[in-house]
Amino acid sequence: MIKEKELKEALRFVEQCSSAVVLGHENPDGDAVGSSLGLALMLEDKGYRVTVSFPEPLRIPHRYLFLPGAEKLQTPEGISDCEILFAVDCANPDRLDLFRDFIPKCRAVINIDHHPDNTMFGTVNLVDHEAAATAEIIYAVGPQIGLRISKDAALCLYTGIVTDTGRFQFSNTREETLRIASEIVHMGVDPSYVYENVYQSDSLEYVRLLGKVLSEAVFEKESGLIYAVVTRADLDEFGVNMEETEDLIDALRTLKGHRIAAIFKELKDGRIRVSLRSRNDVDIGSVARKLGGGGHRVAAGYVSSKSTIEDALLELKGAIGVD
Ligand SMILES: [Mn+2]
Repeated sequence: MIKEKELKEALRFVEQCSSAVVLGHENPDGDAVGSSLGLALMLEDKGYRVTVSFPEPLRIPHRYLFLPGAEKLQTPEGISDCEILFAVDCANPDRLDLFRDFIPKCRAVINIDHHPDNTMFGTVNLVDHEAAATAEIIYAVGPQIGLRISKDAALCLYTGIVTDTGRFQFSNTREETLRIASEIVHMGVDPSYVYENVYQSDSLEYVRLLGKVLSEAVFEKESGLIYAVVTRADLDEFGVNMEETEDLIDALRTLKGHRIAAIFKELKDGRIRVSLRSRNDVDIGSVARKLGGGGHRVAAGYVSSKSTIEDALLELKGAIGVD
């Protein structure tokens, strides 16, 4: 629940200022992109000068580039000042990378997020752990902090909600989520338009890579862990960018009887990023936090401290208590 006092504070800052930077987290997902663009459009409608940015390297998954305002996305370079910094879908300032140094220069940091481990780093914290997506919070609080929601902004927010709820199927989907989605559809946003752009936009190269990765997935029946690996060599062989593999983990989750799904991805710098998903009875967020990452109860991730996939797998098994 967001406190009345926080909403009043946010409203006061929004009314007093006229320029803002809207910032999402590194490796942006649909909620980070949709929330940032939606909020940016709402601020522009109010006459704000707005910059939307993400920490370097700025790699927005292709499937989100259809969103209104996507052409506004820019790298942090050249952004030197603003009155309000809106941090969107970021649990802590570390996820803002370079922008940490920027924070003291702003009049206010408005922290809008739904991660359970949010550190409340804002001047104002509009944080609601119950919300399925940050986009859901922006939709709900927008009018209360003096911002109007246009159809274009609603389309961005809808995309954030659809992607963070796995198309309204994950356990974070609540009555409020569907109510908001239905209001957005009432405003004229077409769910199938979002579906086509977000979920029917894979390249043939990716579809083939998916086939390879799935054919080599390992399922350990005892523990219910299913895992797969995406190496640099795979990406090179198939001609795929890592950003395109964001939803690959969902393909593992269709397996009957699994409890935890994990994907090990070899990053450009050689480190290994691990994405985790779980059934509701396993708190995978706390596993990720133990290993230096973060996330939600059923969707989380971290960058492994190990340098090989084998060691990273052992590290993960140790943390979830499986051998
Ligand atoms: Mn989110």
